[in-house]
Amino acid sequence: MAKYSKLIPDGAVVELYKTMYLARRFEEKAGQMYGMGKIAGFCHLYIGQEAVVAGVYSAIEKTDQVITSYRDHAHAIFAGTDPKYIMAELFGKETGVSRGKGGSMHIFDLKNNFFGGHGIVGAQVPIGAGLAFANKYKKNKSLSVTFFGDGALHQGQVYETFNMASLWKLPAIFIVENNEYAMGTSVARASSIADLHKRGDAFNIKNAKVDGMDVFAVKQAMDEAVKYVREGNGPYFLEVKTYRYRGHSMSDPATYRTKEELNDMKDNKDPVVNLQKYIVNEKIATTEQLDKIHKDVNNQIKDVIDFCENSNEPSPEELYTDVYK
Ligand SMILES: Cc1ncc(C[n+]2csc(CCOP(=O)(O)OP(=O)(O)O)c2C)c(N)n1
Ligand SMILES: [Mg+2]
Repeated sequence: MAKYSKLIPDGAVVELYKTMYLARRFEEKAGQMYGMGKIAGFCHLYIGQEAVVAGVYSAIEKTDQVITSYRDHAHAIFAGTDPKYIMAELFGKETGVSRGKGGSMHIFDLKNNFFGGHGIVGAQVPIGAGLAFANKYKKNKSLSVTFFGDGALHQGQVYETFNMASLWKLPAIFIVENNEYAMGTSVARASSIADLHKRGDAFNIKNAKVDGMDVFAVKQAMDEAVKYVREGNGPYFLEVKTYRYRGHSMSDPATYRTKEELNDMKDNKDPVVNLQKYIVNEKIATTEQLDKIHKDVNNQIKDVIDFCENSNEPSPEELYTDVYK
């Protein structure tokens, strides 16, 4: 980790850690609330993958747009959405970001340039290119970052998008979060190639691969991608190797992987624990200072749940609003 350390100033590293810890605690609480029946429907947790969004957000500007799949809570937290409005959406309350009508897969926050939250596998990819096209058309300096999974990579619309994005030199960064599995199907069983980023070669899209369990490595890879795209060279495709700890969704017995595989990741590669160790070892902050952060975040999570419990469900009339007909 240390070799990349100076890429992020010490103060910002602590802030980054705080947000990663917040995302982790938020999702652990969401899982618990799901088990208690407070949250219904789909819910996909991002636990284990936090260094990916953390590294990406540390390399882009507030004016850049981000779009992702249904595994979207941490992305919204890093975008700057108040966690209480995200959790309220999971609870199906009218105070949620999508007024309680979208649920976990449809977190959306235009104010913070977060464009969702999409349930159809791969569907966000052409939309991400559309965001990039708008930036180019308006001649602003913004770029779009589109996240998708290793399973989504094999969707036809991804390649239609890659072709147009490359042809039109769109200011777009495509990120495949390779967490090894698409539901219960491993990459080895689903992909004709092991290095997913190489698919970019077919479209003349510059591409690279990075360790997504190390926030500094992601930051460094993203700095390169951002520079390349902002200079007007066209899109960039980054493969980020990561791992999800929880099941695909909330009812996944996870029989497709061994306990040893999962525990090896948790014990040796955990992005939150490793950043905590790094901060203490490098004397960026003390254990006491980090404990204070943990306490503050845990209190914030309690407030988030109180807010959700005290919010109302949408009124029945809301069934007829925000609907295309
Ligand atoms: C077009 C489409 N096909 C199938 C599904 C069902 N489905 C939901 S998630 C998923 C797996 C996607 O895996 P991946 O892209 O690796 O993302 P991850 O869940 O690992 O984040 C599938 C097949 C869907 N939602 N949309
Ligand atoms: Mg996957």
